[in-house]
Amino acid sequence: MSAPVTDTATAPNLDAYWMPFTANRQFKEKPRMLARASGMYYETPEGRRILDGVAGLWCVNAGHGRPEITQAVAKQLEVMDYAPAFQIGHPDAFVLASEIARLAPPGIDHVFFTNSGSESVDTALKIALAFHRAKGDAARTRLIGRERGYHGVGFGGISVGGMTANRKAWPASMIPGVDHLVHTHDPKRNAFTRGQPAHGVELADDLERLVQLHDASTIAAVIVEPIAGSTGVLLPPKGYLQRLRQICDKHGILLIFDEVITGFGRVGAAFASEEFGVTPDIITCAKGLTNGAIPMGAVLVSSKIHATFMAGPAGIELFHGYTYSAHPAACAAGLATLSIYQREGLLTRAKQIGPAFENAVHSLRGMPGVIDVRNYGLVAGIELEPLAGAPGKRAFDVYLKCFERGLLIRTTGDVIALSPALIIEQAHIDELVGILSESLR
Ligand code: PXG
Ligand code: PLP
Repeated sequence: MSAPVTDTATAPNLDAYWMPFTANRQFKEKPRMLARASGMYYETPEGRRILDGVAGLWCVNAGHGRPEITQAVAKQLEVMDYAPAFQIGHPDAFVLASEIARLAPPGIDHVFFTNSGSESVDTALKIALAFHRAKGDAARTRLIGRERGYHGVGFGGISVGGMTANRKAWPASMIPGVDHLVHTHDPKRNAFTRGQPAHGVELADDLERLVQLHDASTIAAVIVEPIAGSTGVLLPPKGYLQRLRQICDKHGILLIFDEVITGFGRVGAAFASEEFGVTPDIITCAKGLTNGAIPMGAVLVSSKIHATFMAGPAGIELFHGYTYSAHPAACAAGLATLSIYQREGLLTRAKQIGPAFENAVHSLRGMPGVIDVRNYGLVAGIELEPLAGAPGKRAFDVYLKCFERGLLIRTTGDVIALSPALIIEQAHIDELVGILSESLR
């Protein structure tokens, strides 16, 4: 990495920028800045090295600063900066869609492009509703999410999501006709599990309860994260996703997996669907698709859904799309990223390095305040006993201490989330867990 910078990066005026999901006032009193990134590390403007324990925000799966991606994007911008997304195409959009379809589980073979996970979720919900209408089942309008689900920040996503903070802030703006499954987090029975928890398959039967309540003929789709990330790394109990699939099939309900975090190698396969052996009807993704270098998301749909639209009346089959759907720079980044994943075997690397990562994170059991450690592939959650009257404070204090010591982690409530780049080596794991345990102490 280059020598410490002496430019103005450390001293911009902080006022105008309203930061997302950030305590702006606290931040601006004591800002934390990043200026450069390479491989497993960030560097601050002053030149302090920070180990990236979270692949940016769960997105830089191939590690930072990959020259192949940089060059592909730069070249694309030189050749053609932008192409209209509607009623005209550019070749790389079709190539990238085919590449993604090749990675998806069999039967999931069509791709709609968006610019983020949130847009992918809202797109998927709209496709599900329009699908039932297209096949003459327009009464299926209800959407089922799950408590403690996170599906981005669009109105659709916050409605099917199960985050209390959203429901409290925008109570009257939830889209109508949504209900929620109970969540699967059960630390009483499953604390300190390695991999999928043994207990809780029966929680999938909560879908039968909602079918009894609303009648299957009104339900369009169920959306869940195979592993809930944002709300604290919540793993699917063994058999749970299979049972959800069975109940959906029995009642003609579409199953949507939100793989914004679990996609592109996080759990040891291209998608969690493949890893857990359950094929949904729709997969949403984003993040790792372009290694975080250029914003892009995608919605992957089954041939059955796609064929239904293509058998409809002539004309625009889906009245939906974004100015920047399949943006040329994003497609270039996506193609370069997927080729790195394939060349370096990164989509399955979490399987090889996963056991070392698992042992390292479980070594934190017994540290002050640690009440659970859970993990799968290259994702882990470390849950702390909240301080009385100050939920989230304990974990955020650890976040600050880690940053001072040269490690970037994520916290959500009192859960510390780790999701390092898939290129992580044993030495990084040791460094990561070393700094984390010092900070916990
Ligand atoms: N669905 C899921 C399952 C996600 O994890 C989104 C949708 C929304 O994606 P966009 O690209 O619109 O942010 C996400 C995003 C965290 C964290 O720290 C997680 C996300 C985003 C930012 C922070 O847990 N997940
Ligand atoms: N708002 C206005 C006024 C617009 O004209 C458009 C797109 O043309 C949008 C919002 C949607 O923007 P995007 O396609 O980037 O999501």
